[in-house]
Amino acid sequence: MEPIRVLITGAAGQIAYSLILQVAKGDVFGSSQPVILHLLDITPMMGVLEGVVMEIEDCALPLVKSVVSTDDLETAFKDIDAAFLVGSMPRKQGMERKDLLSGNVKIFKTQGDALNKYAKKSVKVLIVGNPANTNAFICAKYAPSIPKESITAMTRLDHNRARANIAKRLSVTADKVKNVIIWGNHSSTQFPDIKSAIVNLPQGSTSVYNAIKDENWIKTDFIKTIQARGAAVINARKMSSAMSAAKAAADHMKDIWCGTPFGEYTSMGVMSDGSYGIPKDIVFSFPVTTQNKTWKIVQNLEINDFMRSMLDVTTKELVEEREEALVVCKD
Ligand code: NAX
Repeated sequence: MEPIRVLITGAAGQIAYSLILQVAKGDVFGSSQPVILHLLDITPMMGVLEGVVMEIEDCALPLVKSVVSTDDLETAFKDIDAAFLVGSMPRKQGMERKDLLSGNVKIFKTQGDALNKYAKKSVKVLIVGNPANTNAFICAKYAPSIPKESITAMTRLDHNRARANIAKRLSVTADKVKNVIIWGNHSSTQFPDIKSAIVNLPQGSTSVYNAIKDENWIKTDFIKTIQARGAAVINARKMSSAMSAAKAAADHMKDIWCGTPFGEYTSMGVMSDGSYGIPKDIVFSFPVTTQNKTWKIVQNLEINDFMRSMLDVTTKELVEEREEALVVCKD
């Protein structure tokens, strides 16, 4: 089988450290798909990246045909088939969300341009670096030759967190819980929704709502816990989620590449087409199914007043982020 070229940016960082192995072992693109790894980081990190490359070699993995490690955009983006855009500035103490946005969207403007110039037109791109939804919007804007559907943002970590939280409450493993949804932004305004979720209990399948029987918990504690889970991990670990973020990135790209299982949907930040009354031209997390390397928004789910109010909050934040990002990128 011909090898595919897979780019991981922020390759010397902590998410990449877990993600590279999953890609290199065949967990994402298939157990018989050889890969050429393209690893990009900034110039001061080239020494660290050299160490990562040594470790990849020492894993002695049969699917890794070669490794390209670089701080040069053209080399990194040349002829790539898939990209995990992870690298960005982490939020530092005292930094406002706005400062983070203005620093990071510029990275995604530059990388959108590099995608446009150097990547294969069939490339599939996952944006992980924050603010992920708005970075994806900017990346797509500056990569006009790549179909907008091919650039998606990661809310899979939030999705997996919601799934795992419900599974723990119902004393089952996470695979028994299906069709949770993350709507909106990968931020504390996201709306984790279990209205359509199903759980497979030993006595049979039922809706998560029926199994939990506590609407108040679902509407308050559950939502708050998922919205604040990233902060809880930082408090405990003194570093942001990395192992779980890498697993989520691998899950997301695997679903793009191989399709979602029949009857199941997942959550992805995708360019809104106006579904569910969400304005077009923001990258919004929707329930999606995937097939043939593309996604489709799950339609006709019922949205009640409570859900609408949750959607409105996260939509407002994304529209504001988009406007700020467009101003920053004009400079
Ligand atoms: P690290 O700080 O460990 O690594 C980031 C790496 O990116 C560093 O090696 C840095 O040198 C590199 N980098 C910076 N600018 C770059 C550029 N222009 N080109 C290439 N590389 C560049 O952060 P890590 O924990 O790996 O997190 C990476 C990003 O993921 C952050 O923006 C973080 O906020 C975001 N996350 C997104 C999540 C999501 O669900 N969408 C969850 C996890 C994570 O918080």
